[in-house]
Amino acid sequence: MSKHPALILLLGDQLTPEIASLGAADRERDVVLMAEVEEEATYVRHHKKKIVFLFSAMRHFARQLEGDGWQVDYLAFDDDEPCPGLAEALKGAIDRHGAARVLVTEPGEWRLQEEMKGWPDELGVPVDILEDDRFLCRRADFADWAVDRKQLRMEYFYRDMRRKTGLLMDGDEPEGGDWNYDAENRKPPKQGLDPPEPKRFEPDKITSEVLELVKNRFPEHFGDAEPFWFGVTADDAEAALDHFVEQALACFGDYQDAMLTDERFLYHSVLSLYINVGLLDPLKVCRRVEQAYQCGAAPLNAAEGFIRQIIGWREYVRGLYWLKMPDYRDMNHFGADRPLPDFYWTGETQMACVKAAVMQTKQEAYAHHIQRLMVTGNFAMLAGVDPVEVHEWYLAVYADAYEWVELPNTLGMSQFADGGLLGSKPYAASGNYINKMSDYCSGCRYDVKDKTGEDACPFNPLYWDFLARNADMLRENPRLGRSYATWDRMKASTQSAYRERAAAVLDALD
Ligand code: FAD
Ligand code: DLZ
Ligand code: SF4
Repeated sequence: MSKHPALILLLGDQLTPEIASLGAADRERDVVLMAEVEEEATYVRHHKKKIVFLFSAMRHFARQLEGDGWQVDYLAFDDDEPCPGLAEALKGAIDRHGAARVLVTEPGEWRLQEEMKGWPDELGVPVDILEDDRFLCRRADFADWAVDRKQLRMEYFYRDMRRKTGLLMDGDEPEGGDWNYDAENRKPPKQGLDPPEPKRFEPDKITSEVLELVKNRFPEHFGDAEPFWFGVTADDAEAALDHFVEQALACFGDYQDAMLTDERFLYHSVLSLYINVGLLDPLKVCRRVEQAYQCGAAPLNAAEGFIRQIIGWREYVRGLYWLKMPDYRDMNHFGADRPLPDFYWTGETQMACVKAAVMQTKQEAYAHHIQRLMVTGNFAMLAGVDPVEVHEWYLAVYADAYEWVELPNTLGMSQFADGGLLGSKPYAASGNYINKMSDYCSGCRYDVKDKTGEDACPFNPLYWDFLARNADMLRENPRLGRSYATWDRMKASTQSAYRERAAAVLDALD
C-alpha cells in the first residue's frame, strides 16, 4: 500500500459519512478535501440562501469529519481571491499533501462529470471516480430497465422500487390493494386549514459567518439570504424529519396539490434540500414514513403519496437524466424561444398566483411542487418560453436544485420539451385549475372567469392558444382528446377571440 495519501474530494452535495469515497479511504493516511470555489458557486447565479445552506452545511460536515478522526483540508471561500474551481483546489492540495491519487464519488451533474474526465491529465495523478450508492436504483440498472421499453413511465418503475425495497408491501401485493392513491390526493384547500410551519433553526456562529460572506460576495445573486432558518447538519435534518412526520405527514396526501397565499409550505416536508446533499438518507426517510403509517399516525394515501415522490419520482428523474444526457438539455419539442419574462426575477406582475410563487421563491428559496409545476412552469410553457431559460431559472432559485433532479422536472415534466419522454401529457392548465386548487384568484387583478376580455386571466387565452399553436404535436395525444374536442366545438369567432387575446398577452410580455 502506498505511503502517499490519497486525496478524497468531497463535493458540496456529498455530505454523507458513508459515501463511497470515504468508504474506500484510509482514515489514518488519506486527506479529505472540501472546497468552496467560484465555479460551483456561480455556474448559475444560485439563490443566496442556497449558497449559505451549502457552505454552512459543508463547514459543519468538515468539523464532524474531523471529530471522527479524518484529516480535512477545507478551503473556505476567500473574499478577495477565491479558488476558481475544483481542479485548482485539487492541484494545490495534491502539492500540499504529496497526494498520489484522487478519490471522488461521481457527481450529480453531467457538466462536472465531463470536467472530471480531464483531471488525470490536468492533475498528473490517477483519479478514481466511484459510483454514488446513495440512490436505490443504480444508473446502469435504470438503463437496463429502460431498454426495449417503448415508453418510459414512472408508475411501472415505481412499482419495481416498491417490490425492491418492500416499502408498503403486503407480501407481493401493495399495501391496501392499490399501488397508487393519487386520486385521494387532490383536495382543494378548504377554509380553516392550519398547517404547521416547517422546522426552523437559528443560525449559529458558522452560519452567521457564511451569511456575511454571501451577502458581501454574491449581492447580485437572486433571493434573500435572511431570514435564514434551514438546518445545516444531519442532526438538524433529522429533527426536521421528525417534525414533518409528527406535524404534517397525516395531511400531506390530502392537500398535496393545494396552494394558499398565506401558507407557503402547507403540509409539504421541506426535506428535499437535506436529502439532496446527503444529510438525510432517502430510504431511511421512507422507512420512517412507513412506520408512521403502520402505527396509525398517518393514513395510507399520505404515506404512499410521500414514498412515491422519493422512491418513484426522485429515482426516476435521476435515471432519466443520466440515460438521456447530454442531448436531453437541448430538447425543445415545441421550438419555444421566448425569453424568460423579467417578472420571474422581480415578481412584478399582476398575476397574483405567479407573483406569490416568485416572491415566496425569492424569500424562501422554496416553492412546493404544484407551485413549480402548475404556476411558474405552466405559465412558461403556455407562453412558449425557451426551455433552457426556464431550466436555468429553476436551477438557480431553489435550495434543493441540482441538475440531475431539476432538469427532468423542468424540461420534461413542466415544459414537455422532451416531447413526452418523462410524462404522458403536458401539464397545461387554464386559470380554472389554479382557481380550484388555490385562493390566489380572489386577490387577483384578473378575472379567472373571463376568457377573452381585457381583464381575462392570462392563463385562459394562453391555454387555448398553446393547444391551437401546437396541435400538430399534441392532437393525437389521447390524454388531450377532450380538450381538442372542446376546441373543435368552439365557434370560429370564439377561437379567434382566444387567439387574439393570447397574442395581446404575449405582446405585453415582449
Ligand atoms: P414534498 O412535497 O414534501 O415531497 C417529499 C419529497 O419527495 C421531496 O423532499 C423530494 O425529495 C421528493 N420529490 C417530490 N417530488 C419530486 C419530483 N418531482 N422529483 C424528485 N423528487 C421529488 N426537486 C428537487 O429536489 N430539486 C429540484 O431542483 C427540483 N426542481 C423542480 C422543478 C420543477 C419545474 C418541478 C415541477 C419540480 C421540481 N422538483 C425538484 C420536484 C419537487 O417540486 C421538489 O422535490 C419538492 O417541491 C421539494 O419540496 P418538499 O421537500 O417540501 O417536497
Ligand atoms: C451548489 C454548490 C455550490 C453553490 N458551491 C459548491 C462549492 O463551492 N463546492 C462544492 O464542492 N460544491 C458546491 N456546490 C455543489 C456542487 O455544485 C455539486 O456537487 C455539483 O453540482 C454536482 O451535483
Ligand atoms: Fe392566476 Fe389567473 Fe387566478 Fe390571477 S386569475 S391568480 S392570473 S389563475
